[in-house]
Amino acid sequence: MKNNNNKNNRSIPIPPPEKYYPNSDTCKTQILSDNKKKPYKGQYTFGSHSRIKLNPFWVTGFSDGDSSFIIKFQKRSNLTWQIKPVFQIGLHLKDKDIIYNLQYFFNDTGIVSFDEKNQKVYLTINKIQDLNSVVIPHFLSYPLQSDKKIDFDLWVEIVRIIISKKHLTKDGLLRILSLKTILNRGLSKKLISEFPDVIKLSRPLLELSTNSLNNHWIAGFTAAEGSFSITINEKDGRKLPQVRARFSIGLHARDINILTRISNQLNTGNIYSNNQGTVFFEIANLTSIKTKLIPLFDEHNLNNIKHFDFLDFKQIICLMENREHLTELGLNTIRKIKSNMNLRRI
Ligand SMILES: [Ca+2]
Repeated sequence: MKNNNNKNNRSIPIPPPEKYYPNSDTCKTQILSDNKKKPYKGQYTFGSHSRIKLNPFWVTGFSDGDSSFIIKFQKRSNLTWQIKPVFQIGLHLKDKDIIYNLQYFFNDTGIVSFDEKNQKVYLTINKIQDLNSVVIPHFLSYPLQSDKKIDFDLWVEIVRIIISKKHLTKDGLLRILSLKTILNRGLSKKLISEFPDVIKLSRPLLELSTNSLNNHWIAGFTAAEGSFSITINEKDGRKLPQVRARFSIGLHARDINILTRISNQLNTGNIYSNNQGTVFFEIANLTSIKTKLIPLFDEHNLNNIKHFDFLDFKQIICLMENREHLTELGLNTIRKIKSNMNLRRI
């Protein structure tokens, strides 16, 4: 809240976060002498509502993963339709701090709401002037890189029809419905039955880009979609369980291109798909994790709750580098760290 008077100044550089990975000695003393959770000493303070200046590339990367461009149709009591464009980001309640920071980023527009039952928190921006003067300009200046770019383009066309009031004409309304046939999941059954004559379009393909990705974009996308995992193979007949570290991003198969671009940019990792239509980018090689992944997210903060999974993951990598995972003491430390990671984090 302190920085309110600077809120329009987006050019303030984000100070680099504290380095947690300077050398193995530091790893050892930090981990074995202190099993308590260290608060992160960078700009981001979990649990407080301190506001941070999110990097605009980070915001786009995060939105590529976790935002939705929605067009809602609501029937009024006089049987006419109200068409409402919405930009929304919905996250787990644990990630509410980043929701407030995103709201701050988008000039304090929209509303933050909680769904306690489903453990979700939402930022919803639905005023047409806010969409037109804040949300759309951001994504035009810092374009989405994934297949969500197609949804954004369709959604912008609809917003512009509404701004020009052409949605009040039959042609305008039908055009919006046609665009909506290929937006997100398409028309609801109810809308199809209400408007059986709508022309169905075919969804454009995302143009292949070979442009390099901004590292803040990669951090934002990882904050939304990435996963840091540790597996301990307790029972495979070995004397000591085997510890494996893995970073991965799993997406719908249509988004394989963006994973290829991330892999090319980091110059490491594998891409593979499963038979449920999910494609994965994975880094499981310890050297690549140490030399490429960790420096990247030391330099480009993940900013949300996933940052803490990254810190835990990094501690375990430190232990593995020191070969502590080959001792009972080290293994117990790894089990302890792992027991609070990801979904188990409070
Ligand atoms: Ca996500």
